[in-house]
Amino acid sequence: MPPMSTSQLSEAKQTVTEPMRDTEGDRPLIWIDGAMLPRSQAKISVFDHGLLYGDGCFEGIRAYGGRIFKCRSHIDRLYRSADKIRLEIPYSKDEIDRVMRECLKANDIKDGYIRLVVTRGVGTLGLHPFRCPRPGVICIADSISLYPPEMYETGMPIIVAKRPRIPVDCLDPRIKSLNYLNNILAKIEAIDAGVLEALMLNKQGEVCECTGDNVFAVKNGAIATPDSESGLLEGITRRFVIDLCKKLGLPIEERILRLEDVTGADEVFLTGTAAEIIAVKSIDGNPVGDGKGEGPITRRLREGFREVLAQGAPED
Ligand code: PXG
Repeated sequence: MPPMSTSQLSEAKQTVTEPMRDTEGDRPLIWIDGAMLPRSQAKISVFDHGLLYGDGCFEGIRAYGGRIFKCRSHIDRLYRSADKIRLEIPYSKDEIDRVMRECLKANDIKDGYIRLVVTRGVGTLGLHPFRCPRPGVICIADSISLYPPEMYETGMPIIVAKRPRIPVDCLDPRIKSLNYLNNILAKIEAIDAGVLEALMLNKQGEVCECTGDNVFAVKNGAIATPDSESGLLEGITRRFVIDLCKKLGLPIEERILRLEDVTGADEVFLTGTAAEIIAVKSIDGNPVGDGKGEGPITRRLREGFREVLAQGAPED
């Protein structure tokens, strides 16, 4: 018999030394294309175009008290993203809804995070997206780590990224695609500067959003957020907060924001599935407003958000 290669050897060793996996602790259970698999067995092909090219789309969703926050809006956005990249999800919206609830139940999660991923599927080494016969669908339910809790009181420092947000006519940021490198490179700028978020401008120098959060600015009691045309992901939390402002009688406008509108604001806050609503303390080291932490309007909105959740998270 010829000698074993290194990889054969390590494979053989593993087979001999590794005991049968106890799937009890092998959590979370992850749903992949119809199968509920223990974490260590939840694997996808190296030929999946989601991996090879970032060809696919996703959603990040929260569950509160066993209810899925804005479930329908997230599912609708997933299908819109898929549609914009000519990807047909091989399940109905109702089926995707059921899969998410199944994942929460299987993992006994009432408050947590759901990641829905749709990839172009397994194909060949070549860009051609239509040589992938069937899209892959993954659903992960797990816990989520937010920004440090104290930051909700003190506000979080952010920077302005030097890298602009990718232009709408190159890759529409409204598509929540699996290709996040534009955002990740801006996030690296933030991390290098010792902070956790970066404000991204479009090629015209207008404010778009942060790497994983939308942005709002408050001046003399008036709230504004960049309009969709600026080139941003239309956040589900952003829309929820706009509606909440209206419900609370707070003036809110979607419009073009210049960087000065944000740096000169009384309050700035970010919204996102993971972040919920969080105040910004400083931008490039310069304090926002009095720099003393969360301002009154941000606080009112955060309380309003909590009140809505306490009544049962809306699933529309
Ligand atoms: N802009 C971008 C670029 C995002 O990725 C938001 C805005 C806020 O959108 P929602 O719909 O969540 O209000 C996002 C969302 C993560 C993570 O793992 C990021 C997001 C959502 C969930 C988790 O960092 N970003």
